[in-house]
Amino acid sequence: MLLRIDHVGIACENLDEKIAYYEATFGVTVVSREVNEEQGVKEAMLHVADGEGGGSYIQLLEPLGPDTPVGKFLAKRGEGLHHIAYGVRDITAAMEQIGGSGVRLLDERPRHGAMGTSIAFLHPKDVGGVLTELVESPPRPS
Ligand code: CMX
Ligand code: CO
Repeated sequence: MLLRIDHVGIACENLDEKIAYYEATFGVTVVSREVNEEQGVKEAMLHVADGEGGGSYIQLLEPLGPDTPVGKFLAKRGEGLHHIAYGVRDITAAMEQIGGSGVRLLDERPRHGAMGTSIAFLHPKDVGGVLTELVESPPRPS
């Protein structure tokens, strides 16, 4: 069901500073910057590699406010790894299969993610303490 690791989400206090750090340290490049009001984040995707069904990325996340998922996470745990996201071919089918196994879905239906993706989250308490995201990438232009 899982095609690849789509991205790792990293919570930070200052997006511009963290982008500069990742570019200087790892030689990766920003391929998208977006504000996602629904998710309460200002974010950047930095390209790492290409894989089956899409690329893999580092997603840097700065909260839009304290009462957002990333804002609450920073207050409680500080900067660091926030979630892992797996690429899937068909997000609705994956949500049905995983939800059917008893894992709580945090989204009833797919939502909008970076770069035109569809995303959905699984409750960290049902995934061994790991906030987990499913990502379906849009079809590549042929
Ligand atoms: N990883 C692992 N555990 C986490 C977590 C995370 N990122 N965030 C919260 N938790 C844990 C908390 O530590 C807490 O555990 P304890 O009860 O043992 O202390 C429990 O989950 C509940 O946490 P909370 O602080 O009370 O926070 P909420 O329940 O309000 O929200 C969550 C937690 C996961 C339901 C919420 O953050 C959520 O819905 N996340 C999905 C959306 C999201 O994260 N969007 C931002 C990224 C967008 C993107 O990737 O594009
Ligand atoms: Co993400």
